[in-house]
Amino acid sequence: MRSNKPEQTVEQQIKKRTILAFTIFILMACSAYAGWIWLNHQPTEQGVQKPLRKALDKNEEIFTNALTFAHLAKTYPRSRAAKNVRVNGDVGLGDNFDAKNWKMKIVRKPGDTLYVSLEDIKKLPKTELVFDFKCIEGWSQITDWAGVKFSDFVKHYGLTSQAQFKFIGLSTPDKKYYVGIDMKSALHPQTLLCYELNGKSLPMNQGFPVRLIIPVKYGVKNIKRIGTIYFSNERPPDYWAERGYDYFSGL
Ligand SMILES: Nc1nc2c(c(=O)[nH]1)N[C@H]1C(S)=C(S)[C@@H](COP(=O)(O)O)O[C@H]1N2
Ligand SMILES: [Mo]
Repeated sequence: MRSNKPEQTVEQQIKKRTILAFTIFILMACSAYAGWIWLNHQPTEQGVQKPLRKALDKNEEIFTNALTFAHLAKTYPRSRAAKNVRVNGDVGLGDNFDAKNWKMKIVRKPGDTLYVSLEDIKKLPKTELVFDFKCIEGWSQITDWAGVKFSDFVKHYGLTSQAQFKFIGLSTPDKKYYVGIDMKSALHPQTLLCYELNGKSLPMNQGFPVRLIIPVKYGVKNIKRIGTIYFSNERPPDYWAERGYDYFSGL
C-alpha cells in the first residue's frame, strides 16, 4: 500500500539531509572536544595521561611479543671486528673495585642469593658473537665478544621459576649504573654474560669481569661490570630511562 504522505520535493530532501549531516557533525565535534577535555583531566603517569600511557604500554607489549627468537641480530666474520674498541660510559666503574673477590650475585628470591665466580661462569658453554654494537648516541661498531648465553646460565643454575618473571634487573657492584631488561630479551639466544673481547678478558673500562651483551638492545642496556642480577614483575629502575631515554631501547 502506498503511504498517503505527500511526496517530498528534491529541495526538501536535500534540506533534510543537510540538517541531519550538520547535526551529526556538531555532535561529533562536541564529543571530540569533551574527550579532549576528559583526557586532559586524567591523572598522569610517567609524564603522560594514564589512558595514553596505557596505549604506549600496549604498544610496548606488542613490540616485546613480536621480538621472537627468530629475530637474530646480523653477525659478521671475526675479521670484520674492530681492534680498537670504543669505550663509552664509565658510570659504576669506579676505582674502588675489588676485582679479586668479585662474585656475581644472583638474587633467587629475597634472602636467597647465589654467588657465582668468574671461574664458574667460564666453565659454562662459551658462545662467541661478532655483531654491530649500536649506541643510542648514533655510533656503531662491529665488535667480537664471548661469554655464556644468559639462557644457558639460567638452565645451568636451575633458575627456571625466576625466568617466569617479566624482567631482570642488573646493577654494578657500587649500584651506580643499573638497567632493567624484559625477560624475553634476556633469554634471547644472542644475549650473553660476556667476559671476553677480541678473545681476551674484558678490559676494566669495558666491564671486567662480566658485562651484559644484548644485541637486541642499544648500548645503554649492555651494562658493564655486573654486580647483582635480580628478578621482578615490575620494571626495575633503569639509569638512562630515568634520564628520559626509552625504557625498552630495543633494536
Ligand atoms: N656500568 C656501565 N655500563 C655501561 C655504561 C656505563 O656508563 N656504565 N654505558 C653504556 C653505554 S651508553 C654504552 S654505548 C656501552 C658502551 O660499551 P663500551 O664502552 O664497551 O663501548 O656501555 C653501556 N654500559
Ligand atoms: Mo650508549
